[in-house]
Amino acid sequence: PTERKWWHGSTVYQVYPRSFADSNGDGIGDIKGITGKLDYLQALGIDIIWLSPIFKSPMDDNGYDISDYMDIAPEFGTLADFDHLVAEARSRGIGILLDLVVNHTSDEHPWFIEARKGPGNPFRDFYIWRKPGPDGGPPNGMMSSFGGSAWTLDTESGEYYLHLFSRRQPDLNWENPKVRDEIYRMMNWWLERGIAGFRMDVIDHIGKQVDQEIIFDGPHLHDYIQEMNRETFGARDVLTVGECWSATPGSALLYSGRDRQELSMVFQFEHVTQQWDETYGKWRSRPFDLVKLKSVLSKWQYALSDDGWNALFWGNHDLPRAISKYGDVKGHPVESGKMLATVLHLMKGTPFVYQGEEIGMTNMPFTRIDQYRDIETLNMHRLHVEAGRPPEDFIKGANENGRDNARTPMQWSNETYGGFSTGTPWIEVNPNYTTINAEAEMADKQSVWNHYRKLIALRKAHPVIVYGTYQSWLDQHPDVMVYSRTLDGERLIVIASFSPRNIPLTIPDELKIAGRCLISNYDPVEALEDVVQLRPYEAFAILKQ
Ligand code: TEU
Ligand code: CA
Repeated sequence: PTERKWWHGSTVYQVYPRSFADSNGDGIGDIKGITGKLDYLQALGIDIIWLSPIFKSPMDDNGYDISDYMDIAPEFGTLADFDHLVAEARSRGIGILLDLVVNHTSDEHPWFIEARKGPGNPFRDFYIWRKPGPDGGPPNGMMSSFGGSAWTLDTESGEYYLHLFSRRQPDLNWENPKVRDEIYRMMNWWLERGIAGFRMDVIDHIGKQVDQEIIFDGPHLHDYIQEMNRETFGARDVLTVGECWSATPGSALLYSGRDRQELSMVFQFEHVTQQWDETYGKWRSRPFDLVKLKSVLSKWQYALSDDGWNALFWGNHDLPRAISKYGDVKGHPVESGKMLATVLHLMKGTPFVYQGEEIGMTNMPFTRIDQYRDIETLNMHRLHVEAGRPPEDFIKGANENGRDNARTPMQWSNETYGGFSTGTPWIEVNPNYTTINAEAEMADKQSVWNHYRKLIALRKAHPVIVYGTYQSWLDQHPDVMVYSRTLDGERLIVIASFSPRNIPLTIPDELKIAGRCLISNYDPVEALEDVVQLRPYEAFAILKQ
């Protein structure tokens, strides 16, 4: 893009506050715990921290169900703790993104408590109510992401209210200008406190049409985002990233095009959902297919090559751990962890590191449903059992793709509970904390952590990584990903094996270069001749200037 933005060369680190660092021994991570780890994050080299929600909440969905947008959940701390975190982060050159969850509130939000009082209440149409359907049941067949109908009957009024997530997360009615005004007022209140921007939860859902049908990406969606831009962050040089499970390359340009006055970038999830089962979704994964993964990643690189901007990620608090999903936990955890980091961080876009990804954390092998905490997992398990399906099938699916895989406590050291807390954590710590922990990773020059640190620094040192034109090569190769980045005569070539076997890779003529090896997870490769013998999960980048 012609216009350069400060966040083009930045790396964002996502903190899930409940599981990051506990400063007071109650087993729950908190804001003071995060402040205590700013030196660690500064050493990693990240520029921005995205905090998953820290606001008052009954914690039905661990904070994605907000009951007061302008106060901090007591278990996480106070507004003063937050202001201190912002100041301490800023003194280290780090900005704070807040998680804006405005598609819905908690059912304990005062707006919903008022709305529930009846159709005459001034807050009634802050939410989406419908009369029962012809059979007296839900108005239509919409289903919640967390299982079951997206409608719950309010017995007081005999009407149903919409909730695309849990029944304790009633959807806000964005067609109501009073709702929009309240949200913009709240956003400006936080911007005034010096935050660096927002991650926007399911922002593609706020345009749902409230007429007879409820649809996503409704006709007003971009009107609302452009209005939000004008009324709040537009005049500030902050970072906004929208979570858009429904995004396509076309719509991503609508959200993030330079002349759109909407958002900086969006999270799209095609590389995630392309592996889900048609019927059972994430609860039954298809076998890993690198050709498919490469085609999706390249499609997005090409789609936003000249306008718009990619948010690059393998993981977040809703997704399984990257090494477990795309790498090789059993045989080559370190090599595959470094390989995945290399592939992601040298593409075009802003990389997001999910807490623990940088130290090679892996999925948590729970064996019983009572070890799980996530409402999505627990709801889906209940439906699975009610449908008479074998419980062990569900646990297998939850082990592979359940959201709690990403929510076990951050592993800081080999002390009890991985140094996360001096009290019993709200969810079990992965027993591999004894070997996989930040202390050990920082001390080991060849660690996954040091590989992330190098990649983050490379992005700052080489404009070709930030702005170079992306081109994929050998698209049909089943085991190896190859791409190049080109800028002002410089060419960077990235080669990554996704295989546990040794792979002899024939190099296309156009890629036979000699140059400087910027990074490798084995010993450096300085030149590409006819055939390169790739070791398991070998990944490296050569720069020809
Ligand atoms: O996630 C939106 C969302 O659609 C995912 O929950 C997705 O449906 C699920 O993970 C697929 O299995 C956002 C937040 O990231 C998530 O943590 C919240 O639970 C959800 O919105 C509701 O706020
Ligand atoms: Ca705590």
